[in-house]
Amino acid sequence: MSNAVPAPAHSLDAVVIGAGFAGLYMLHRLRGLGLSARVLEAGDGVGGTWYWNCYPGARCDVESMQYSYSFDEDLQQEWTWSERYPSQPEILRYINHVADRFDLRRDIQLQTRVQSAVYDEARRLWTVSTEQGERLEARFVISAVGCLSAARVPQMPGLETFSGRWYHTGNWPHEAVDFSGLRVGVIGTGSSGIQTIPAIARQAAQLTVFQRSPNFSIPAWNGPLSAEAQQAWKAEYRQHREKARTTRSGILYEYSTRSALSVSEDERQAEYERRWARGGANFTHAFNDLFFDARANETAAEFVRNKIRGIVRDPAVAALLTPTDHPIGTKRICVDTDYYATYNLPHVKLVSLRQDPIREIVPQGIRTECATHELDAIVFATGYDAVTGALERIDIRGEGGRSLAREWARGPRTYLGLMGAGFPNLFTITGPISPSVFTNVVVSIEQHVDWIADCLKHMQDKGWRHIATDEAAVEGWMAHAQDIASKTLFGQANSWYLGANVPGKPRVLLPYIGGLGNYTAICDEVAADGYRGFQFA
Ligand code: NA7
Repeated sequence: MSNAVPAPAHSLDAVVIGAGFAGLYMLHRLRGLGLSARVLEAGDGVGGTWYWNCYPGARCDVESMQYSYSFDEDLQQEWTWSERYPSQPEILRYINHVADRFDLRRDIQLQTRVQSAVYDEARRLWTVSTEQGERLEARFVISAVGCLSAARVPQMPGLETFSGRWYHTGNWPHEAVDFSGLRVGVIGTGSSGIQTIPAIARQAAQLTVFQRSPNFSIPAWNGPLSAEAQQAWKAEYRQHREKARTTRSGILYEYSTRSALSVSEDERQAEYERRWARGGANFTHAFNDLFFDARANETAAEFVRNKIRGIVRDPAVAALLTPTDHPIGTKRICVDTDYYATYNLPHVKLVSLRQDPIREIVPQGIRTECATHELDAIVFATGYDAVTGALERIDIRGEGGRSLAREWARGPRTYLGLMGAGFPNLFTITGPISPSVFTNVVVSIEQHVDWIADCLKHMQDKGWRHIATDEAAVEGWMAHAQDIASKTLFGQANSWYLGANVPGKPRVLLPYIGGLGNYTAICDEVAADGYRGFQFA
């Protein structure tokens, strides 16, 4: 930001960008290798996504016993979770506990937003500059910026004229927000909207939901986690974790091996009922072809549509809430508490933007084509520039001054989601075209961090200081990823997985859909084969 003469650079082995789950564990592993490292974090506290997303009702859709680090046996045995699905405050307490327990804070610099990272080929060093005017030099830059951290407020004319307060779920204020007695509008019905709508409805005098596309949601049936259940899980924690790592999503769901079309209608309905009663995203694994076969998928989609019709009393509202424009699961499946039933409350109103689009924000609220909706507060639950957004907001310059954002203008290109060609010594944890958001992200983070740390150890042992990948390796990986993606139904939804929620973003399936277990095997094989596709110096 400053035009003044830059301060002399600090020199480190590694700079890690972001102090969420990924950044904290990466720091821990770097220290274990005896490397000097600093984590730069834009927020006032650690936690990353779980620091920013403190909106009412925020909760993880992966169960508590699985959504946590596995790298330390004492940590996983000693920490206790209170509910089946962890709430945002509880996850944030856990992350803070980890930061203290492993003495991580002394190498974490908060309130520091990275502005640029520039590679000097001659010196084989990265210079990282921050918005606060600091410069750091490091051999390695490791991105731990997160996949869902670049919040998006859509362009809506007149927002600056609004006389009330407005919020984005992904950038929520840390001081208490009280909606009691207020008329609140929520825009967006993805996971965040579906979580916050029932919570806001409990407080607000009046709630108006502005829905562009209806979404499929499965009940969480959240509740207290008993000491016995927790103890039973902990008794076999190690085995559970090992097994989870071999699965498609890093989560111990019941993965069916049967086609939905191979069983009778009665059997299919019974299986969907059983999964619905159990709750959560386990539902989409009821049969093994739901993501691959449109006819199979339709049986699951129709089951959920019927549930919506059964819960929502007003048939007109139920029809608006019923998704028909994408196969179930090809947009991130939502997991809710009382979402559809919230529309039975007399003070909750649904506006379908497909029928009545937003024209502008006016001082008194939101003006749609047909009406002016008077509001005291607006909540944007409008999502993120997912997977690539946070990285592209940093001015990253690799070999020959090439810009990462420009290189990725037609879609990100990486080898294993770990590195791009022309950007040596820059690792991306849960980077584009790695399993990331298709998985329990903590499991994916640990896999990436461990792989990177092992690679750095290998380099230490060999006395190498430079690692790069090349266009051939990237091309091979991209072709493989696209080949698998083309065999699924994911291309049929306008989802953030494909960048479809950001105007102008290229349509590329951003996470790798080949499954975490397979992906891990490929990464291990690459390492065992002398880090095939990487070059060292
Ligand atoms: P999502 O899943 O991207 O949902 C965003 C919602 O906002 C979705 O319903 C969008 O409708 C809607 N949206 C986005 N832009 C607009 C505009 N311009 N006008 C009206 N409505 C809009 O984000 P979330 O934060 O809910 O969830 C992200 C992930 O975080 C989630 O999947 C979990 O993994 C955690 P659309 O469907 O695009 O028509």
